[in-house]
This record gives sequence, C-alpha cells and structure tokens, in this order.
Amino acid sequence: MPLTLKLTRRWTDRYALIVLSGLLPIVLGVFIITWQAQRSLELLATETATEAVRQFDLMLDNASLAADVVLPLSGQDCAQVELALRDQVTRRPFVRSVNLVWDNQIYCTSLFGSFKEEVIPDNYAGGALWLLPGNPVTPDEPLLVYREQEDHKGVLVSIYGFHLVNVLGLINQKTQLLIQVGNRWIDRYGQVRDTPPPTFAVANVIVPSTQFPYQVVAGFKDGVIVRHVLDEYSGFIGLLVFLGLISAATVQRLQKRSSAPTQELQRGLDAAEFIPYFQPVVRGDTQQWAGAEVLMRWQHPKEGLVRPDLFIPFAEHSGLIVPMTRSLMQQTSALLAPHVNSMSPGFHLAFNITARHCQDLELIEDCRQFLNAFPEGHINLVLELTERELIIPDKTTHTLFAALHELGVMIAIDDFGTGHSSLSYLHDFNVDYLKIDQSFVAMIGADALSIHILDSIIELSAKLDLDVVAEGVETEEQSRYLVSKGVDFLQGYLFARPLTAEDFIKSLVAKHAKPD
Ligand code: G
Ligand code: G
Ligand code: MN
Repeated sequence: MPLTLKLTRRWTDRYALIVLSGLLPIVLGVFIITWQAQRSLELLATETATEAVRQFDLMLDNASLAADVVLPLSGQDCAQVELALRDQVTRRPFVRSVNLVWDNQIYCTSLFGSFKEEVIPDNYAGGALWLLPGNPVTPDEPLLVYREQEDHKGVLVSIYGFHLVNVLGLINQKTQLLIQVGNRWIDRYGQVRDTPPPTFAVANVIVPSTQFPYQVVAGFKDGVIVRHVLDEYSGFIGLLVFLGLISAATVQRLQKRSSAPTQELQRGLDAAEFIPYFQPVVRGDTQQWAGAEVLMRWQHPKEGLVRPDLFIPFAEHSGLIVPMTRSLMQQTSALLAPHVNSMSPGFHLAFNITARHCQDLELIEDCRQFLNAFPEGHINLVLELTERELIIPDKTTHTLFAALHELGVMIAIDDFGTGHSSLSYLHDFNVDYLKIDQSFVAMIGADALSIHILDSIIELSAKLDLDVVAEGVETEEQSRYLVSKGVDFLQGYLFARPLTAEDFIKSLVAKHAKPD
C-alpha cells in the first residue's frame, strides 16, 4: 500500500527533523566548548612549561654563578682551593657540589677534596648539561651537572635532582611536565630515562630554554578534554540541553501548525463537507442552458459556506485536491444522473482541475466512472485547466490527455487571457474550449481601447477553431456584444449565480417541462 508507506516515511521525516533541531544547538555548543577547552588547555600547558623553564633557569643561574667564581681557580692546588669550592656550595641554593677540572680530569671536589675522575664532554648536551640518574655517592639520587670550560680549565657544578622533580610536580598538578636534557628526560616521578620522551595526547607543548641547552615538554593525557568540559562547563551544558529542548519543541509546534490546514481539509473530506454548486452556461444565440460549471464549496461546521479561493491553494499544495475533486464528481453524478432526461443531449458538465491532477493517471478512472453514471454519449464532460498555472508537457501528461480524449472528455482553458499559454500549449493538450476571463468581459462598455483585446481573443479562437465561453457576463450590453461577435457560450450572474444542487435541479426540471 503506497499510501501507508508514504505516510510512514513522512512521519519518520518529521520525527527526524525534530530530533535534529533538538540536537543542533547541543552539538554546536559542545563543538564550541570543546574547541574552547582545547585552547585553554594549550594556554595552560604553555604557561606551565614557561614557568618551569623560568624555575630551572633560576637554578642553573646559581650553578653558572658558582662556576664563574671558581673557574679561574682551576689548575691551582686542590688543598688551596678546596674551601673556596665549599664556600660556593654553602652560598648557592640548589647547588650540591662544585668540582674543578683540568684537561677534562676532575682533580678536586667540594665533597672529597682531591679526587680523580675523567670527564667525557660528549655526555654533555651542548657541552654544558648532563642529566644522570645517580652517581657513586648517591646512586639513586638524580643529578643535573652544569659544565663550564675554558682552555685547560673546567668546572662542574651539580644540582640536586630532587629540586627538578619538585618543580615538575608542584607548578601545576593537572599538567604533565618533563624536562629533557640531550636525549635524557625526567618527569615528576623522578626516574631518568633515555628513551624518546612521550608526546602528550592533548596540547603537547615544547618550550626550550633560551639560556641553557634543555627544553620542557608539557601536555595532558587523553580524556582530559571531557573531564575539563564536565568540570568547567557543566552549567553551560545544562543550558545547551535546555536550548535543544526549546528548539525541538518550537520545530514540533511549527510542524503542527503547518500541517493543521491539511488535517482540517482531510477531516472535511472524510466528513463529506465539500459539495458541488452549479453555475449554468447558456448558449449565446438561444440563451438555453447548454451546461453548467461545477464549483466546489466547503460546508464548514463552524465557518459556514467557504469559497474555494480560500482552501483550494492548500488542497493543491497537499495533493488533497485530487480526492476532493473525485468526491465532487461522484456527488455530481449521483445527484444529476436521475435527472438526465431533463438535460438535452450534449449537455456540458465542467469541473476545474489543477496541475496536481496532471501528475499521474488517476484522473482517467475518475472521468470514466463519472461518464459511466450517464447514458452513453448524453453528457459532455469538460475539464477546465486554469491558464494561470502552466502544465509542463511530459510523458505522463501526453498519456493522460490522449486517454481523456479517447474517453471523449473535453478540455477548456480557464481564465484565458490572464496567463501566458502559447499556441503550442493549446495544441499539446488537445484544447476544445477557451473560457475568456471575466476581466475582459468587464471591459465591454468601459473603454474603446481595451475592447480590442477582447475582440482579438475572440478572433484568435475562431481562427484556431476553438469554441468560446465568456465568463462573468453581468449585463445585457455585455451579452449583446458577445453574441454579436459570435461567442458560442455565456456564463455569468446575468443568467444565474452558482446554485445549490437542489435549486439547480429544480430549474433544470422546470426548464425541461417548459422550455423557454
Ligand atoms: O466558486 P467560485 O465562484 O468562488 O470560484 C472561485 C475560484 O475557485 C475559481 O477560480 C474557480 O475556478 C475555483 N474553483 C471552484 N471550484 C473548484 C474546484 O472544484 N476545483 C478547483 N481546482 N478549483 C475550483
Ligand atoms: O473557474 P473560474 O475561475 O471560471 O470560476 C468562476 C468564478 O467566477 C467563480 O468564482 C464564480 O462564482 C465567479 N462568477 C461567475 N459568474 C460571475 C459573474 O457574473 N460576475 C462575477 N463577478 N463573478 C462571477
Ligand atoms: Mn472555472
């Protein structure tokens, strides 16, 4: 059943739209928050690393000062300078030991006095810094050694690793930090490693010192953004959810409102509130009833009788116009078939159709059923196509109009002169009648210039061999003029207003009994 399928799809589409409109503010908001969180974490990492570099530079400044003081003493006898070395250790914060070097040999230390050990310059990053996990004196205590060298003279100043670890752990608990010296690094857990240092998953930042050959790496572990967002923006997330709900509710209400006219039309259709009115069309020469145009009215339970201009556009938009016209045709045949003898053979019954009717072939069956209700050939079924909305000829319309023609259905162009149909259009749709729009009829007696337009339309239809119906005939003068121009059929208040079925049938029967 295609109808149910269509309805189901529409329902899910509508549901999806509501969900989407609810999610949109949340997704957008979370996207912005995440971006913001990423940026603020990058900022925090940079600040933390920069602060760490400042602190390490401060420690190394002390080492450098101590080295500057004792470097000139290198080469002198250890016993004579030993005290000067110890003096620096006491004086300079962070400094653990000061050692004198001659020709890359340690020969005097603040700790032991005379001493002998080789210095391997390649161990030192930039020739100046060496990070080591411990030395023979304290094998488990990391050390940072600062080296100065001038010709044969040299100084090594060691700094407690404890101070480094302290800085790495204390500046900012949230940020992961490590200091890298050459190919070795140490983090807050105090282990010196010589594997490549880790790259942090979030906001990995590297800040090198401008004074000494080392760098600090900062960043965060995976998952920190989610935690950061939850910690810092939980109120905002609540607001986003609230906005999402409002947005979804608004869309739902708008949808309800936009589907309200359609629902109301459907209800009217189910309740058979769309009923036919009939406006007679008379012959130009004899003024006898030649047929009638069927006009739809909405017998609304609250609004009363509603004119079609007010609801046809909605009916067309929703596609309900097709079942509504079908209902109109069924009611008309049921009402008029019993009185077929009061209608002369060839009596016209005209229905208005729209572009929507021309999108598929359903109309053929509706017309066949209508004609089957009457004795064969007695009734001329006319379909009026308004010129205001052009139908694009394609395979479907071609099949449709060929089949209608086959059935003997006639086609009239309604409101002719107000649109823009080309001559090929008249040919494509097998047009039999032109209905001249009432605005042109109203020009009769008004001014001489505009009457030429009316004349031209009448002449054109004669040349094209099309019958003409003039609409909106309200005065005797208009009627006379149109007849003098050879217009075949007239319709308008002068002859009859649109009538209820009851009045129309009454007149029809009376006219038949006593033809005028
Ligand atoms: O009926 P009334 O005289 O108010 O007509 C107003 C407009 O509504 C006219 O343009 C007429 O063509 C259109 N109309 C009336 N009945 C129908 C109908 O059954 N179907 C369509 N599509 N238009 C109609
Ligand atoms: O389908 P169409 O657009 O032709 O619809 C005819 C419209 O013209 C309907 O609204 C009908 O009520 C209206 N009508 C019919 N006769 C007259 C008339 O003599 N004068 C005016 N003003 N309107 C008319
Ligand atoms: Mn019409």
